[in-house]
Amino acid sequence: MLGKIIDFKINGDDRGSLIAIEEGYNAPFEIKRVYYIFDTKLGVERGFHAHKNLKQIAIAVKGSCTFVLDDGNKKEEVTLTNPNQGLYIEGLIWREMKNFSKDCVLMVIASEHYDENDYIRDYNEFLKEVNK
Ligand code: T46
Repeated sequence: MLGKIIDFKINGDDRGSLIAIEEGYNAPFEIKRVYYIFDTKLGVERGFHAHKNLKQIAIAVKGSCTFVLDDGNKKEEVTLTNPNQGLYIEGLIWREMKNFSKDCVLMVIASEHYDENDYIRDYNEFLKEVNK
């Protein structure tokens, strides 16, 4: 698999559910940033880039969306539908996101601060990096 699914433990009781994500416990990297994507318009596709160094865990905390992951040789699709599952992506992986439900809130936990220089936004450049 190009991405790894992490199953988070739900701390549930008669009031509802709570999930905790902790560095070194269920997040396999130092957490430096959290961002979330919401109100994605119908039919919009996002992503279309790879990262040089970044490690991330993506969680559809509400609603659903699909990741297309591509290592330059093969592609796989992972649909996130459950707030207790995270998609862990590391290494040189081209990613696209699609099929956002209207209510989707996609939370992403990242190993580095935001750095535009870490992005590869050109697919041919990505293939060159893969084949280096
Ligand atoms: C990724 C996928 C899953 C910031 O200012 N700080 C940030 O931390 C991020 C992530 C973005 N931005 C700015 C940069 C752009 O002007 O927010 C705008 C939208 O970012 P972008 O077009 O890169 O968003 P997506 O949805 O295509 O990709 C994002 C992440 O950037 C990326 O790392 O893996 O979600």
